[in-house]
Amino acid sequence: MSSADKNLSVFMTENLPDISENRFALVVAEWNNEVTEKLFQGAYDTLIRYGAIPDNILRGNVPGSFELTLGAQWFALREDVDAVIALGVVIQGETKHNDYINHAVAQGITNVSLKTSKPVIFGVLTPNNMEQAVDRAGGVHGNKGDEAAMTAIKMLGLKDKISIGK
Ligand code: DLZ
Repeated sequence: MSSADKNLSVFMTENLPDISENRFALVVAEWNNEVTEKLFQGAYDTLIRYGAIPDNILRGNVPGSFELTLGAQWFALREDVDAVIALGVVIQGETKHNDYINHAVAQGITNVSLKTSKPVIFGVLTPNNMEQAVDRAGGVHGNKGDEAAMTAIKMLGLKDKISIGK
């Protein structure tokens, strides 16, 4: 299966950590909100399905994906937040803007993650068109939001295992 055909909602779920005491922050871009709402729902539902408590899931909206980095940093700097999930959709081909936005967000999120030593997850779809976005937001290819939430859970499990920050 090529990565383009991967179902984003299918993953290995052995040995997941107990996340009932973890607090998550979901940062959601309002651009292409009909799709980012589906990413949010996927991420939220996955966190709940694997043990997160609703009160421990925070949400913050930002205007567009470019602002995800700062939104993520504000949450990541909070001591009571364990992991941040950044959700956005940048359609390639519509404008050259996408090159700048995608690179800036990918780099920015990496920086926030390393600076705060917390999982900050890149839940940004970068499809060629809206159809591909919909296919990956609860469509035939699953939901990038599910994948992003599972990635956060697994990174918290790894952090726990190697006792970082204890
Ligand atoms: C300006 C812009 C464009 C052209 N396209 C998108 C997009 O496809 N997805 C997205 O999330 N945001 C887009 N934006 C908005 C930028 O992310 C940003 O909000 C503005 O440039 C203001 O900084």
